[in-house]
Amino acid sequence: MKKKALIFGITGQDGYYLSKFLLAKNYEVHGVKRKASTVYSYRTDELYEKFFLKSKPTFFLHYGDVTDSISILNLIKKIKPDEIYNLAAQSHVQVSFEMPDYSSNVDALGTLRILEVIKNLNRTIKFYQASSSEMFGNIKPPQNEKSTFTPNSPYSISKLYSYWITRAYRDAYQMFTTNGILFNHESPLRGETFVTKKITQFVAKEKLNKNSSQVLSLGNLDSKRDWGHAKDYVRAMWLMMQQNKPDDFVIATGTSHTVRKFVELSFNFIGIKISWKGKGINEVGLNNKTGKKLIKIDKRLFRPNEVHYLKGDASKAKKILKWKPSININKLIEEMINFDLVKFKK
Ligand code: NAP
Ligand code: G4F
Repeated sequence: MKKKALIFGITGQDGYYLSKFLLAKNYEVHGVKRKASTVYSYRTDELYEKFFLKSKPTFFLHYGDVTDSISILNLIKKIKPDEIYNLAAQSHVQVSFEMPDYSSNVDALGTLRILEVIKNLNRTIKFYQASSSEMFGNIKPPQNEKSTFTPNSPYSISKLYSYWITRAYRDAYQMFTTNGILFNHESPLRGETFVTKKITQFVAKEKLNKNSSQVLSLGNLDSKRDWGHAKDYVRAMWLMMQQNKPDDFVIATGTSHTVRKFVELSFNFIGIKISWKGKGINEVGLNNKTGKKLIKIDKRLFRPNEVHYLKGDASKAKKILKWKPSININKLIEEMINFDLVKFKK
């Protein structure tokens, strides 16, 4: 019998990589997508064509929404999954300041709604919650499972609610519920408004001379992130769900870089060295050779609260899950830029 997985948030970056991973492990994968007036399914198209449009399909998409308890109930009742992965979220930290009510509804209460259905329908279904390193806020790095949480955005506060409600249902109802506390992970399929993707797309266009006189606007260049690759991180999600007992795990590379460094490494990849001039919002990044202005600062891209320094300690995952990352930041940047080059050449 094939195992069945149900993924909320299948149309996102991690939804794609997790589906691909589970399909390769011979799972039947069901995913929940939201109804939108515009069809924008570039991440799932490949999987749909390969695994749905065949004689014995193993990949299925269903309409639903984590703000809608009835759709959650109907789907879980119909599909009868062995494992549920909750990746659904309004996942952009800055947007959560602009839409705090909506972000909390999805990122906090969405989790509760799924857990309630599992509790009432079938407590043997395993549940994975996509928790976030943002929950650590500005606590001193390296952050691990024992670090204090000091969330400082509507996004991270909602994620902390989900973290605790996931633990509470584990303890109260003996359910298999697990939190993956994942540090930033990127890929060629990263959403276009996250900083890494903004940078790699701009660099690819610069290489192809498609930027004309455009300059890349960024916010805080000095915050530090522990960037890994989504492909490595979805493997960790699955490993957590295969343990004998549920637990919570930090997943990270253990190395951290500033946004500024990510910019420099990305331009290095196409043979451009960046020299920085000026201070604060007047700072600019220039092509060291030609003097062309490539980066400027836009104060609208600064957040009301920033998380300054994230660097994870994933020793527990290494020990118990036997997990370690396989892709470093240089390989990640190379893969992202090469993908963007192919896309923009078309
Ligand atoms: P993403 O690309 O933004 O994907 C989010 C997914 O959630 C999309 O499929 C989105 O659907 C879906 N979604 C949003 N609102 C929904 C709703 N009301 N009902 C059902 N689905 C909804 O995020 P990601 O990078 O793949 O991350 C996956 C999860 O891990 C998220 O929960 C994120 O907060 C968390 N996380 C991410 C990172 C990271 O660095 N990537 C680190 C730690 C934790 P649409 O396509 O329709 O918008
Ligand atoms: O790429 P970001 O938007 O990612 P952020 O805020 O770290 O959140 C991501 O990782 C979390 C895990 O820690 C996830 F939970 C969350 O869902 C998401 O996937 O910003 C990274 C850093 C921030 O310090 C931000 O202030 O880059 C800085 N930044 C500078 N300029 C920018 C920009 N961020 C964005 N998005 N856009 C800019 O122009």
